[in-house]
Amino acid sequence: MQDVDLEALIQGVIDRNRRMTAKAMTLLESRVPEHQEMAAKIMEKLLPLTGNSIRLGVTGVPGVGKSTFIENLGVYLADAGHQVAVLAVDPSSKRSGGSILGDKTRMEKLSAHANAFIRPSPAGETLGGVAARTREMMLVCEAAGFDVILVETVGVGQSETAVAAMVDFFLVLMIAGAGDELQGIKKGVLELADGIAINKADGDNQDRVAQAKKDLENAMHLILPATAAWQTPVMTCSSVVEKGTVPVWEKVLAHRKICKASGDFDQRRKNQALEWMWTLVDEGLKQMFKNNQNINAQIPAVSHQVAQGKISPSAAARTLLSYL
Ligand SMILES: Nc1nc2c(ncn2[C@@H]2O[C@H](COP(=O)(O)OP(=O)(O)O)[C@@H](O)[C@H]2O)c(=O)[nH]1
Ligand SMILES: [Mg+2]
Repeated sequence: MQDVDLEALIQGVIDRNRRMTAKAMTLLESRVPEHQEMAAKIMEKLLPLTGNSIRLGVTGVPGVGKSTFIENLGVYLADAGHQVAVLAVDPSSKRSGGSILGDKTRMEKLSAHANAFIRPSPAGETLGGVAARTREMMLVCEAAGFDVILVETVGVGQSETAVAAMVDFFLVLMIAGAGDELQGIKKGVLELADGIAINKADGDNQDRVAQAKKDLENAMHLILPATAAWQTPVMTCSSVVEKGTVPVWEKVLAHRKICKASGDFDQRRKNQALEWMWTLVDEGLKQMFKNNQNINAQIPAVSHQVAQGKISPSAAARTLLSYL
């Protein structure tokens, strides 16, 4: 990364050069200040070329079949001539170890496909950091001509909210027979869902899937839909049957059509951009606070006073913030 020719790199992305695209992403993930500066320049140049993809987020508890779903759908779309990029949001990822995309074997066919590109979750960051990087990677992919972006996320913690805030369609995968407690999926996640699909609807699993579908449909009546023009459907799919995920894709396209007509699509993208801006402002403020020498010098004394009950936590916070 020593002598990066920025213009060449930007042109490389635009020319859909995979190596250059990966290199641009590596710059985006770097914590070296000069790299971050370069990354910002790249993003600025690429921004006018972004926005033209179908952004699909996939969540669900581990083992529900997210990676297999993405492989199945991704291969179908790539075979049909789409350029498919797969990204992941997994704050626990160590890149080498047990990340959700760590074992690429799960997406063997897709990763070998000429029309597909798979990028694991950026490693060693907070969720906020991972989400910000992934969002930028998504934009780089769009500038590089990818017209379908599939984002896999772990169905635990706050990752779903972060992914729902960057996609056009948020899909929650579930499996039948895992109990009424909705498999640890919080009600809040169902509120974010644009679609729910019960996966593994194959073999002798069909009856249980039909029952689960009924149960979920009842549960969904109690949940306010994310978009007024769209009632969140409960679907079934199989990721091990060829084209078994295509009915879900058709719903994604139907949702897109309806939301574009109603104006919800544009509104959602605008809201997401603003939300992202404020997330970055929040994080920037935290960083400024952490890096501020005056504040750092005060922290031990102020902490001591709070611990001793000499000053109130709120007065202490005000004092520290006043140094910003
Ligand atoms: N029968 C069946 N098995 C599936 C299906 N989708 C995934 N699996 C299996 O379920 C396991 C977990 O799948 P994986 O995609 O890694 O789940 P993830 O943790 O949600 O990404 C694997 O053994 C898959 O082969 C499906 O549609 N039908
Ligand atoms: Mg997975």
